[in-house]
Amino acid sequence: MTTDNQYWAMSSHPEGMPNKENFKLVSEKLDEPQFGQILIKTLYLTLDPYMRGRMRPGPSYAPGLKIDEIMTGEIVGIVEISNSKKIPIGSFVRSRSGWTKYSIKSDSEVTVLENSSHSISTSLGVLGMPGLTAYHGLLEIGKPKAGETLVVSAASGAVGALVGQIAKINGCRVVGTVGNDIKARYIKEELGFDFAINYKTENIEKKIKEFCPNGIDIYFDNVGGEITDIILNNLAYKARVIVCGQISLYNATKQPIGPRNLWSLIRTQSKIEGMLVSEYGDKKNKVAIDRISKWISDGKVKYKEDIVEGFENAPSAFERLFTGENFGKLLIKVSSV
Ligand code: NAP
Ligand code: FER
Repeated sequence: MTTDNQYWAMSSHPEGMPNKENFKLVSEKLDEPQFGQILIKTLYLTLDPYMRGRMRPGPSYAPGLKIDEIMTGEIVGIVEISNSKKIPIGSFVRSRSGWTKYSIKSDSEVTVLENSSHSISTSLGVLGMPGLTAYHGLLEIGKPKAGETLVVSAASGAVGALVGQIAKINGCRVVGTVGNDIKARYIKEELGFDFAINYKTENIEKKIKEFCPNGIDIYFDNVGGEITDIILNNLAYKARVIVCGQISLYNATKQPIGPRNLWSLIRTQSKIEGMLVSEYGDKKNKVAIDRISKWISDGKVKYKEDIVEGFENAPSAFERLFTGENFGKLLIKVSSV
């Protein structure tokens, strides 16, 4: 028996903002899974900013996509056919299958999702890669202490929202930058941040000086660009800057020269460090997921998912990450169980 499948491939390298023309929907037939393999039906596909980097030719920390190659991405799905002794039909799994409706994987390549009180989609967000990024980036590099001031950019997003909440749990004063007033209200009223700055409508420098009169002890950078320039000029003594993402530059057609304001690092004797979520290993990741999961159960951490229905909408939904139209962890709902 074969299975009719569809997947999204990259048909051309984007110039600037990615658009539908850079993707193509491919139909294929999948054979039966072989010994030790499973057939997975995708339930949710996650869309993440790093995928834009994979669409760029040239060197990076991971190989770029070739033309006509399936788009990179993680999914959660249900096992429809199993030829594995380890993973029975009906199991929920997370897999690096790409933007696809169905996939065949070896049982050793996927993570079986244990019964959890949280929905399976969280294993792509707050209990998955973005959650681990926030947890390790903040706790291992930022090392927050009670009473310190933290600023996080893209603060209502999958990573930023958790960074701010973990900082609050650690007793920090927390400021988030966001791109609209609804997100600003959300991080203050729902997530308990102390202050929000709408970087599109407010004077960022003025607000930073108002909210952080003693300077910024920790900056968790998700965006780069002008916001980061301003924040670097307002660091406190011995500040820590975690360079997690630079989304404002991901569609730039020319890479910028800079940063030019590193003098502030000398003046304040601060540290700036880039991070990659993949560097922390299974042991630390398990501790992190158990702790975040408990914080959610205890009502100390909230999360938001932005779920777009329909596999056909993946390319247009992807653009939302770069316009700020997503609000929370961006996911595509591909199928129901
Ligand atoms: P997200 O915050 O849920 O979504 C992206 C958000 O970025 C948008 O909603 C938008 O929010 C903001 N944004 C887009 N263009 C912008 C611009 N030009 N200037 C300022 N903000 C802009 O995404 P996420 O998954 O949590 O990822 C956040 C960052 O973390 C990304 O830079 C990503 O690459 C990085 N990341 C890094 C690692 C790592 O290992 N280093 C792992 C995961 C994620 P607004 O409406 O607020 O502008
Ligand atoms: C990874 C390392 C980094 C990964 C994602 C990232 C999915 C994200 C980086 C970014 O968004 O900049 O192994 O796996």
